[in-house]
Amino acid sequence: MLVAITREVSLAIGRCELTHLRRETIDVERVRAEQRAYEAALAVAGCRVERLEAGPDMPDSVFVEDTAIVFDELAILARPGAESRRTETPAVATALRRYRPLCTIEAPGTVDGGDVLVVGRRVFVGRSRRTNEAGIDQMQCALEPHGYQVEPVDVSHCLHLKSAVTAVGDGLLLTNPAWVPPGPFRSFDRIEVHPDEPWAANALWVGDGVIYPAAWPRTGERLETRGVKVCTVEASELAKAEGAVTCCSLILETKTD
Ligand code: CIR
Repeated sequence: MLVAITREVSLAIGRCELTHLRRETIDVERVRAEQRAYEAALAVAGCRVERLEAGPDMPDSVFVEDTAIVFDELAILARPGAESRRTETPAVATALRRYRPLCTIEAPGTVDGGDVLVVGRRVFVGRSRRTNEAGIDQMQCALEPHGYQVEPVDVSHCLHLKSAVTAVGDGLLLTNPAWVPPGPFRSFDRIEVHPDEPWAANALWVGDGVIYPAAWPRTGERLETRGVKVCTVEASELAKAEGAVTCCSLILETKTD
């Protein structure tokens, strides 16, 4: 069965980290409503949702994806590039230990889960403001013994690698070609975002389709045309905190309930 770990939206979300956006007032109740709808979509996709509580002073708690990367054989506890986010990891470690052996990114390494795109045994890791070379080296050491190949990708125009490219099916990627170099992804089938929707490359592939922001109808249409089943969710308040759909959960498969 699938488990989706999510995390409570902090009352302090208005003080979230921002890199590419101007700060706007964020309505906490709206974000919470968006999270509930997102969790309902995860349940429809076949996940049992496990929502962790937010701790005090964790503005970005809802973006749980950045705190860990889960593989079949192990989970890697991230060390977020933004210092304000490092208090988020201990509770996630406790939750994940029930399902996977855990290994941890140590200083001076930094990795945000949003920079890690896993496609089969290939693990693309964004070299970004949040994820550094030492973090990538540690990912390599942890994953190579399990037969994964770690491939660094330069990320410059957006926050994370998965702002620019995500998997939307078996060997099928959704990309914004203006934000990532094509080279590493050449061997995959690709769907490009609609040029009017540069932020539209972040889709969450789970179950037999994708959970996808309602804000990107033109790219959504491209996905459907290529046979991808699209379940849209409202995520515009989350977007003010620079989050999208992959960031709000950690999905893992488990043999036990
Ligand atoms: C941050 O800047 O860390 C948060 N405000 C947004 C994180 C979004 N995470 C993601 O895309 N994986």
